[in-house]
Amino acid sequence: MTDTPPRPATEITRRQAFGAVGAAVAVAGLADAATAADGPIRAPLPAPEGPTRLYPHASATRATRDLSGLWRFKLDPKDEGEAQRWHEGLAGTRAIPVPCSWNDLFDDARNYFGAAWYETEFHLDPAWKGERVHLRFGSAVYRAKVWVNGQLLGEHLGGHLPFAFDIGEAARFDQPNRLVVMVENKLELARVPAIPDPATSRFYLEDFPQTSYDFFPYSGLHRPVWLFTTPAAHVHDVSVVTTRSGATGVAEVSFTVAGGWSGAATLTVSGGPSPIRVPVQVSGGRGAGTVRIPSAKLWGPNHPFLYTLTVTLGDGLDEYSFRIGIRTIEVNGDRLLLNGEPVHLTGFGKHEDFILHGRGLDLPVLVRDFELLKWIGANSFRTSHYPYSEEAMMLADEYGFLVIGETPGVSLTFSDRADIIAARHKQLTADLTDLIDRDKNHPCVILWSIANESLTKPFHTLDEAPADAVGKGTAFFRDMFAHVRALDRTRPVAMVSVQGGPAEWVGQGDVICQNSYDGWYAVSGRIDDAAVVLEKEVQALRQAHPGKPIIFTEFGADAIAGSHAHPAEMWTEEYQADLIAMYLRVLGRFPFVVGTHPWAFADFRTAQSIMRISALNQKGVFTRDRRPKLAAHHLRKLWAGKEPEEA
Ligand code: GCB
Repeated sequence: MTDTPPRPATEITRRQAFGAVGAAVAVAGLADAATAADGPIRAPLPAPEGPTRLYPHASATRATRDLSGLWRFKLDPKDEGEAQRWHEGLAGTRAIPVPCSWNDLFDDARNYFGAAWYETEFHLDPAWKGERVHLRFGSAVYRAKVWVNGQLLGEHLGGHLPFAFDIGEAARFDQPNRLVVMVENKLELARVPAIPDPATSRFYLEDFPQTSYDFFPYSGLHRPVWLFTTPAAHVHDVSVVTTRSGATGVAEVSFTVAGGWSGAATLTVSGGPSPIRVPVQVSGGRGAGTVRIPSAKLWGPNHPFLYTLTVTLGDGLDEYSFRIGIRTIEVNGDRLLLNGEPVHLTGFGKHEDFILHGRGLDLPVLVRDFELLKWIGANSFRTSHYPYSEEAMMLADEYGFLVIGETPGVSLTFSDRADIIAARHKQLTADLTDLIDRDKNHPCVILWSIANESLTKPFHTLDEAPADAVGKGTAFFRDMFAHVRALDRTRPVAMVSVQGGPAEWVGQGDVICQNSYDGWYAVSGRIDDAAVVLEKEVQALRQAHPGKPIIFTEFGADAIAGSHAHPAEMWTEEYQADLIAMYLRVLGRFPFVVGTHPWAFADFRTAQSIMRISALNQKGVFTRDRRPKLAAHHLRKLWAGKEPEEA
């Protein structure tokens, strides 16, 4: 179902990109033989259409204004807002912070997922006359519809990824402008992530709200809303692929310019001893060039060195800058190589989740989390189970974290109706396109994760999976893997499977990612026995996927902070610490296990159920307010070699 994009004018092949690392390892293991044929390692940028989706960095030619703050808010449980023309002005509102989830703020909105309306005003700066003015949303969960002064700008479906509009004639310079946004997060079958279908399954366990995934479906405008300007001819998109040639860092840059612009442009890389400038010719809105950085400083967890890349049109007609890192990532046999050296991932699956804010961007929490990751000796994390904020990705570049970038494709099931599977196929394809489009230039992203824990049938059902469920999933994921590889072969791609997931699905990945709960959901309460089971699980995985690296992307136990027992018992801090230590001990014996991510970094909000005390998943090694449990100190000793009293 995926079309291979046309070849770019200036094509970089996989061999060229990885050649710097050494011909012998150039393409080994990056994908299976069928997909390893030469082809573009990064799809050519699409022709500029609609507003630029680049992050709104201010520059000499671009102004930005963050519209974060207190907006007006109103629930619309009867879905009558549009018919009653609420987009022309809201009445009877209450204040709401943007960005923030609405669920933990208002008693009547806790389990409300229907339509809700937001309103604010903005003034246009007279200095912006003659410029293009864009309006950009970092994330609206799940569907948003946007009006300025009563005029519809457009809609967006799917949370966690940005979208923008050119506000064109809708906004005025001589009056305040009214911005109205409708957001709804209806838990629907055809969405991604999905909910379980009661029509096709009988459930023996109920969650409220009924989700098929283990995190609360927080709703609202979760990330900043920006106004920003560009000149009419402006840099619309940029793609950077970095490699090495001896000690020289190589940045292959291609970019598009709105409006089919042609002319002279300059690529500048600064941050080294002196700026390096490369003139390029833009023709019909496309430009490309190679910047060579002698004695380049590489990017990596212990030395996250970043350069700044600036694309300048003409003598300063437009200027767009962002930070890049010179690094290579590849799969070589059953190893993961960063800058040509084997790397072992230590870290966690996380969530964007915090008290009161829900999933709303919270910069202090972001910085604190990254400080704690450093403190504990982690070098990586997975954006489980959806794309995290752009701010998180920029900060991960700075801190040097290796990121597994995941889509919202959680708990996709293949016992569902064909039309439902087709709708999810469409949405996940769009999510992958937008995720790669958004994060393609971040050195921190080293692996794409297409999905987490796809299943033949939902959890907690009494029914058998239909006979064709595995086959349907195999075809679905074949399309997804092909789609990612057509867009970006500079990074390996995987999907995360759960104990016993079909090998035909996960085996399509370059890396095998496995979630495993021996000692918790299975072999409960018996860590020694769980160790034996785990060892067999690793051997079975190895047999099913010979020669591929394996990452254990989840394992762990709920621990109620302050609950203790000796000998250790389930739900205590001791049990969690011992279980995680056992996993690290057993997995440490297998060199092809190239990553160990205990689940989870911190406790997080879930639906209410008999499985989740206080509606929290308490597998965090930190509490929800980021206090360390015993396991955090143990991990720090193992990963950072530090005792609790050491700074
Ligand atoms: C999993 C899921 C994760 C859950 C976790 C658990 O396998 O990927 O979303 O939170 O198990 O704690 O049950």
